[in-house]
Amino acid sequence: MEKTFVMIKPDGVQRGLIGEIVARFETKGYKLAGAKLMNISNTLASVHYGEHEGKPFYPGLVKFITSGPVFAMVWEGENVIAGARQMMGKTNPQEALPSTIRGDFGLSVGKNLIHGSDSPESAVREIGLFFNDSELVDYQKVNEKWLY
Ligand code: DAT
Ligand code: MG
Repeated sequence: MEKTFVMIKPDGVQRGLIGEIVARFETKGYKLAGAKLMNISNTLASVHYGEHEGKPFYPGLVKFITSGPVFAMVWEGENVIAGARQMMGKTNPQEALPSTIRGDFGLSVGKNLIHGSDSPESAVREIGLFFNDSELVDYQKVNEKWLY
């Protein structure tokens, strides 16, 4: 089954939105395969956001993502990479539709609450950056036969 990397950014943690955001992924039907509260080092931030190096917002982005704890997660399910991106909404919360996480809770692109992998390649790369194999849990959920 497909897996994706999702991370609640420091603004979401500080604003007490971990439960609200996790609940949306759970009720959608995705399965949690791993999760942890952690601080991101400058090195990890620069590798994770390497594709944006050189852009004007990059220094602020690294400063923000390392400014406080993040809640890193791996979610599993059919088409979860695209599905998670839909649930997040557009990068700029002012353009994100209502009922998306950014649309419901965000006001600025710099503090847009959540990260989600944008492709199968990114998902593999980002899961590997943030989680060891031993931190990912493989298990069956009783609701699976009612979802698929
Ligand atoms: P996304 O997080 O939707 O995948 P992205 O990969 O293009 O968006 O950018 C990564 C993060 O960088 C984004 O979540 C917020 C920040 N960012 C992007 N564009 C920005 C901009 N124009 N000004 C400030 N921050 C920006
Ligand atoms: Mg991105």
